[in-house]
Amino acid sequence: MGRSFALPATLGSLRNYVDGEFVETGRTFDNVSPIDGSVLAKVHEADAALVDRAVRAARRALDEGPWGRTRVEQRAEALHRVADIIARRFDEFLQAEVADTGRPVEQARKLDVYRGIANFRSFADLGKTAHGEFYETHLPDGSELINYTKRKPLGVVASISPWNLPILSLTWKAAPALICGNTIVCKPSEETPSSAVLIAEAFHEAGVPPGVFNVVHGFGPGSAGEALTTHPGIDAVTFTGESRTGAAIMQAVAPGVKEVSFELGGKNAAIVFADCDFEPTVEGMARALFTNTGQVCLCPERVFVERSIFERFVAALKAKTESLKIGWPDEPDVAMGSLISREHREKVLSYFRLAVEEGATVVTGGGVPKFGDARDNGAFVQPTLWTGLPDSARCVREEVFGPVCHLSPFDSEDEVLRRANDSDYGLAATVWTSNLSRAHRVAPQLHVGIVWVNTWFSRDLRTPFGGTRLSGIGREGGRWSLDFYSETTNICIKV
Ligand code: NAD
Ligand code: 6OD
Repeated sequence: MGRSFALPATLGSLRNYVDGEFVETGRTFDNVSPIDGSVLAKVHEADAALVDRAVRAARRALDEGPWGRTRVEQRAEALHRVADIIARRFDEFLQAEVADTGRPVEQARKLDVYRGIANFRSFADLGKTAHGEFYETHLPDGSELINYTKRKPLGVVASISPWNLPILSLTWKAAPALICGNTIVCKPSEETPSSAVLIAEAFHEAGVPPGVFNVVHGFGPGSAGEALTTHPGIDAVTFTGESRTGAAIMQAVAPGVKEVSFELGGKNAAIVFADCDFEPTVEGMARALFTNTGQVCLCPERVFVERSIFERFVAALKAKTESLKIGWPDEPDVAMGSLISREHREKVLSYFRLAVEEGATVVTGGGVPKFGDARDNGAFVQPTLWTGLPDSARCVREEVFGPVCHLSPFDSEDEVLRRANDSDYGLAATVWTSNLSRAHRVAPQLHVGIVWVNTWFSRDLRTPFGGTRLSGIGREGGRWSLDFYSETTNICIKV
């Protein structure tokens, strides 16, 4: 891969995929490289009429087309074919994801493209194990009822995904929706539209019938996102993104009382106990803080360190942070790429300024790296550590979504639990300790959807994923996804 980080040449301008056809529109917007600010491609924005066409095609494929009559085994075969195509075209997916996001090639290889394939394969296999429930009930008059539940598709699912993990997020929604027999209209983020087109190509090549899988490009309000979420023909919305966007989508679907599954923002706590395995904890925390330039909803931004090791830990994390190589996606040992855009960098830099106004000590970072080449037109920032802020500071309460955290000392388990739980969000937490009893005691008391102990991010795809409070509604993953993407009918028979 050269230093231009272009999209695969075969992609051309980025088209919508509706009813089995790649569709251009009269209106385009630029897909801009976060690495050097160059225009990667023109994207064909879907208007309300094209979104309507996509939703109608999805409905037809369900009600009249073959998809509504498929057995789960056939759907699983189709998803495995899509996964096979992604695996065969791995390098194109990798190139597109790196060009759109600016992230290190090795991170995109292990995280995004691998998880795209894994999402299709694991839900294809899991779907075949989905089953209903059965109950025998004896009534006082001696008669008997048998009850059994039957799973059916929800219908037409609208998927709205963010820019931070484009392939992972889209496939995390499409795979379970489709294995449950639904059809889907996906709107990828306007910042990262390329991999969705490649996924559409994979569906096309896999011979999945027209209308089953659709992609529409555009923005949120006044564009394809709003047109899709307000469309009366959809049955449910699965959304990942900012909490306030989730609130807007809730309002959009309220008149039709549509089902929603929301994976939203976070302000995740990490708790480092003095009894942790010190060096691996520093390594693990650096990975948790700076993977994908801190743009993972699960990255910690509030780090609580037991007072007896606070100074030593901050010094070690500072040294580790300053050793991280920021740069081109394909540089050997590169640890951090750019942020997603100049606009997002402005938001992150505004928090860098606010932290200083709020009285933070900037332990390291807080600025923009200078390269002296095309990357100076990109969206890079320095990984940043703050100390010295009260828990009430905005920088300790609001999600920044960049490579930055605030570290503060604590004295007791009770205190740190109270402070970690004092958040409007509740997505994830990490606990670092070598005391097994403490791990089991502390983890369940954290008011979040996911707790990692002595690790971060890696998990089993069969486990539930989601957050509490402003971090989301519902859980996806494993059977939780199958539950969300299915409608269940109970059938009660008097014997
Ligand atoms: P965003 O909310 O700005 O955009 C997400 C998607 O929603 C985009 O496709 C966008 O076009 C669309 N959108 C925006 N407004 C809309 C509207 N009114 N109607 C319909 N669609 C609309 O989020 P983002 O900036 O792309 O992503 C970053 C955010 O996502 C962060 O807050 C991060 O924490 C969150 N996130 C959460 C998870 C999770 O699993 N909890 C995962 C990834 C990202
Ligand atoms: O790991 C996952 O399944 C998942 N949905 C991760 C989301 C990360 C958010 O940035």
